[in-house]
Amino acid sequence: MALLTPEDLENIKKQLERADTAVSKVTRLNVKEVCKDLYGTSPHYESVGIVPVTSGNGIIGNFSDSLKVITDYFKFDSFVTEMPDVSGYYEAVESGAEIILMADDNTFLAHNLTNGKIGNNQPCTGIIYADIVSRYRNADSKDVLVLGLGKVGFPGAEHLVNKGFNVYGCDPEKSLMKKAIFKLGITPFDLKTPKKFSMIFEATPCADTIPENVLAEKCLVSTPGIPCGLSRELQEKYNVDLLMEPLGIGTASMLYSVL
Ligand code: NAI
Ligand code: PYL
Ligand code: MG
Repeated sequence: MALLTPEDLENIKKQLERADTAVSKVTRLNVKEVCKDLYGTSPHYESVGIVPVTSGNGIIGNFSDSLKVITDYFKFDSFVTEMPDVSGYYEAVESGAEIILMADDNTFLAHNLTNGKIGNNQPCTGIIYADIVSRYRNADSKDVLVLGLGKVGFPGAEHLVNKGFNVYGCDPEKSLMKKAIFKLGITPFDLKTPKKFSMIFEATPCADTIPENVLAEKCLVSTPGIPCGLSRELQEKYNVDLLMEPLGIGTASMLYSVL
């Protein structure tokens, strides 16, 4: 998995507020309302224990503190444990946490200890960014382009197929393309094809993945991918509504999924 850096998470509250405003503009619902509609749940100040994890590449500066800001924003009652790892887990449970949030280099999870539900950040992120696409109020058709069919992109593409959208997908990884074609029935798309989309969901770890020929004027690009797949130049030239935020929206989706 592409790992966040402390710089990605600078001013997370501002980034989240801006993203929430962008979601409201493109869907007429804010992130809380999208999550409520997706999962049929709402938080009631559940206690969330955020446990720093040192394994692999170790602690990411700003990560746990950003989760504290994000959980506060969505009206959970959260705290970061003083100890990391197993000791931190023990501390969180002993301190009354109902939900545990923790991440190593491969998995970022939310585990609700009161009902046993567990959520994984990658599918939950894919699903909410795709769901926001599916609600785009300026959409000109049911055609959606999905770039990247990995651990975030595939569940997002599946969500769009399940909601009745015509999903066009591309990923240089042949096995992932095959899986998406045979399991989801998506249409394989060559990025050189001169077809314009009013909705694009991008989930790659690469920059500038979105070529000019697929961009319709005033389209929506919804991307959790870091760095951004859309250049600033193309965003301005095509007046694109861009939704991109490094951690908060996917975390909200994951938390609502375990309530
Ligand atoms: P992954 O490695 O499982 O999948 C990425 C896929 O993108 C790969 O299959 C790769 O072949 C494909 N790809 C690369 N270049 C491409 C191109 N030019 N066109 C089409 N496909 C291309 O990674 P994962 O876990 O799905 O994560 C995707 C991105 O989302 C990463 O940048 C990750 O850091 C980010 N992410 C962001 C979150 C958020 O809350 N904003 C949460 C979780 C992940
Ligand atoms: C959760 C994200 C979204 C994008 N990439 C994923 C990532 O960076 N994962 C690693 C998270 C590691 C956290 C570290 C800590 O500070 O506790 N173990
Ligand atoms: Mg990207």
